[in-house]
Formats: sequence, C-alpha cells, structure tokens
Amino acid sequence: MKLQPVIICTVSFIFGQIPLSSATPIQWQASNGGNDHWYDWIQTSLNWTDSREHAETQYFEGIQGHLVSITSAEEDDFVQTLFPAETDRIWFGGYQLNNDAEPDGNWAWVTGEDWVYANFLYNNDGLGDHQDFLQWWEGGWDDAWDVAINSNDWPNMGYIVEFESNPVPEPTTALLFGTGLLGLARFMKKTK
Ligand SMILES: [Ca+2]
Ligand SMILES: [Ca+2]
Ligand SMILES: [Ca+2]
Repeated sequence: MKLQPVIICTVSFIFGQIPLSSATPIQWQASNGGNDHWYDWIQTSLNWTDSREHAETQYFEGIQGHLVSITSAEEDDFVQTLFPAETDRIWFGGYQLNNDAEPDGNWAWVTGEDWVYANFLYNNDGLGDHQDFLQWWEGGWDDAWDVAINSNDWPNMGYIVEFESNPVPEPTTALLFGTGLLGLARFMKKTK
C-alpha cells in the first residue's frame, strides 16, 4: 500500500509526457470504399509550414505521415468525419505554387499527387490573393496565410495527418499466426 503514491506519481508523469493533441489514427477502410490509409487530427497551433514538417515526424505502425492530400469527394467526406463540422483552421496538405494570385490556381499537394478535386467554399474570385495554404474553414476549403494560429481564438486548430500504407498485422493476427506455426511444428515433431 505504501507504493500507491509512487505509482500515482509515476502514472501521471508518464501521461504528462503524452501529447494530448493526438488520438489514434482512423482507417478509411477499403470495405467502405476507402484506400486503407490512416488519418488523424493533430491539434496544434503551428503554421502550415511547421505543420507540414511536424506531420512528417509522425509515425503510425512504422509508416511516416504527411499533411493530408484529398483527391476525391469520397476522401473529402471521410476527412470531414475526423473533426466537428463547425471547427475552423485545420490545415490540409494543399498549397499554391509560385505565390500565385487568384484566380490563377496552381494548387499542389505535398505528396505530388495531381490536383484533381477541390471543395473551396467560395468561387476562385473569392479566394485570397497570395493566401497560398489550404485550410478547413467554416464548412469547406479556404486558402490562408502561413501564420501560426491563436489557440485562444481557435481552440480546435490543428492539421490532418495521413499515413499511406497498411499497417503490420494486428497483434491478435500475429498471435494466431504464431500459434498456428507452433502447432504445425509440434505436429511435424510428432510425425517424425
Ligand atoms: Ca490522400
Ligand atoms: Ca490564394
Ligand atoms: Ca482565403
């Protein structure tokens, strides 16, 4: 019983080190028409450039992350399930090349994927000149300046990270597989 305070202190110390900003990534499953990629909403007050770098330091099941690329209406719909619709100021991995003024467009994804889909709230004329970085804003996409976000004004700010590949087998699958091998080894030993 004397150990209890030590345990409580240790537990709170450990949990104090875990970023509160990140939940477990959620998979857009192929069985639901997805690509089996994993996505997560990271709550930070970083600007777009720093969020891009931060996303690339994120790993899930050994897979490196990147700021989300959204290349279909279906992927857009899935990404929107990761945060409340009324949430503003969430960075996505789109940016404008060459600091172009609107309506020039010239949008690109951090992944180099083709810009084949967009969901801007306003028509091109309403997009901001030299606002070159893609964010979620009041129910749709918007271009924004590359500025850090005041967390007092925007408590749910952050970015979406995407992990491209399928993870390693679930522990239960690995365990079953291992148990199967063990059974096979025993069977072969017996039959020798
Ligand atoms: Ca994507
Ligand atoms: Ca712009
Ligand atoms: Ca804008």
